[in-house]
Amino acid sequence: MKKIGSIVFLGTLIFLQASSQDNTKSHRALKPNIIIIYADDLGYGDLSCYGMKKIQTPNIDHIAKEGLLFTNAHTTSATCTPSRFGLLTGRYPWRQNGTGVAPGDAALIVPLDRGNLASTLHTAGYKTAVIGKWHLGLGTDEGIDWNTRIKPGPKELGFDYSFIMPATLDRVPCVFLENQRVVNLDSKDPITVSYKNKIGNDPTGKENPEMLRYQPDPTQGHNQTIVDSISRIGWMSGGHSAYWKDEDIAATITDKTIQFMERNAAAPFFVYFATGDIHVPRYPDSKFRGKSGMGMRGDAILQLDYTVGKIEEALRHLHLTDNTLIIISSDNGPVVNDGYFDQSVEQLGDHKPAGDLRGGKYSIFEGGTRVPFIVKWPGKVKAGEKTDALLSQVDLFASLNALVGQGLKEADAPDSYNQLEALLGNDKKGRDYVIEHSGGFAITKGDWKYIVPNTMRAYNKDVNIETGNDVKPQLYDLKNDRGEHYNLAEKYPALVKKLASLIEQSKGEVKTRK
Ligand code: NG6
Ligand code: CA
Repeated sequence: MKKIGSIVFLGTLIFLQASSQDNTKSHRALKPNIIIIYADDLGYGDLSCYGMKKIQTPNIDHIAKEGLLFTNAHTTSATCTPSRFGLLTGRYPWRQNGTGVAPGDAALIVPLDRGNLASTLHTAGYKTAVIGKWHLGLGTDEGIDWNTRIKPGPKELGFDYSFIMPATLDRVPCVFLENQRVVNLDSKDPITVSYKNKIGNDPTGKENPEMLRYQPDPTQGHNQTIVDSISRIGWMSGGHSAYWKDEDIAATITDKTIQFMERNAAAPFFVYFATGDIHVPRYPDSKFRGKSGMGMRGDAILQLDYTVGKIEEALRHLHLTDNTLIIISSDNGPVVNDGYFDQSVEQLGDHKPAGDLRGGKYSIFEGGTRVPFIVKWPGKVKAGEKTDALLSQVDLFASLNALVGQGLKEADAPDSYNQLEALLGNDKKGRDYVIEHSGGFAITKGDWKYIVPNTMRAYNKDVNIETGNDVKPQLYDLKNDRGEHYNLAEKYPALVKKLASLIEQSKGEVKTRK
């Protein structure tokens, strides 16, 4: 009896395995539309489907209900530029110099001589777009002329269409670029940008604080050129007719995304939709201002959720819901005061933006790199489930290329592993290990997290965030101590050694895999 039972069991297993392989093959043939909605500075605890209590995010929760919610998905880094680099290139950003937070006049940092997510999906027959925050530099080392078509940029990287904010919302130039040209630019009022010294006669936050909607935190700068009543990092002159209005950004980029979807409803499309929410400066539409009871940061979360609802609604109208894979995630952990006194600190109450994780943006603790990550693809991705599978955004490159049947050149994405089965919800384990970076290094493998000792500051008082840096090695048992409070490094020296050498080995791989 027992034997027959196990034969039946084995048979079922083989059948299940075979059918899951068939599924993978048929997914390949399908080429669903792919939309990555990439929020900015959204923390692990900032959505109601991840435990946010103070406000509700019904549209994102709905996606989680119909899709798969990851509890252990990571960005490559604890800030924006490197995480975006990792996502698009499938390569850890720390392998390349100059991938830290980019000024608004930085040259393009994404290599043109390797594949990236846009170029490979383009080759696979996708219409590709980036809409929203770019922050990966533009043009060459010779500097950017903002008054012409700027290249290289998204197009040269494989995006058929782009509508972008060049850097962060708090960095000049505060203008949109459509297909690499400034939108609404008056040629008689050309744009110049400098991050070195003041240029032009436009008012600055430093000289004209009375013109500001809210004040920058004096410990953090952000007191240079004023655009739309907010002072920014960096100086710009000219381009007045092209200035964006902060309260219109979300609606503008959402409209551009929907229009792109409409134009390409017949083709498979890939949209990398990088919202400005909830990065500073926060000034959402009047529909949301004052509505969260949590200051501008909470209001911006409401706006983000509304945006997601709009994208879903457009998919429904276009009858594309079933054939579209949506991923929602964030580029790094949360920060409340990132440079402006916008009442987000005062009105935070007992909300914990990083949930039960320690640290936040800029931090090597989990709060810096473990982010919300939700995948939905009706009928293909497991619905209404949670998974603890270990995933890094660096894996999207290999996984999505596997999904669409696009072969991968090894040099293109050396750190990207095909985690398609984890994305679909079939594999509950995911990666063997992942490396996290925020100036310092850490590794998560199974239940263990090891942080390499370093001498950088342990606490960033400007933003009120524990960085996780320590001169001592740190080892945490994430299964029993997700908050990383009990350092077990002294208790398990052999494990520390093993994890330390895995990091070193990964760093070395760059030489052999290039
Ligand atoms: C920091 C800025 C911060 C923000 C961040 C980038 C200061 C003191 N702080 O340097 O305001 O712009 O860079 O954020 O300048 S990110 O999400 O794009 O990485
Ligand atoms: Ca960010």
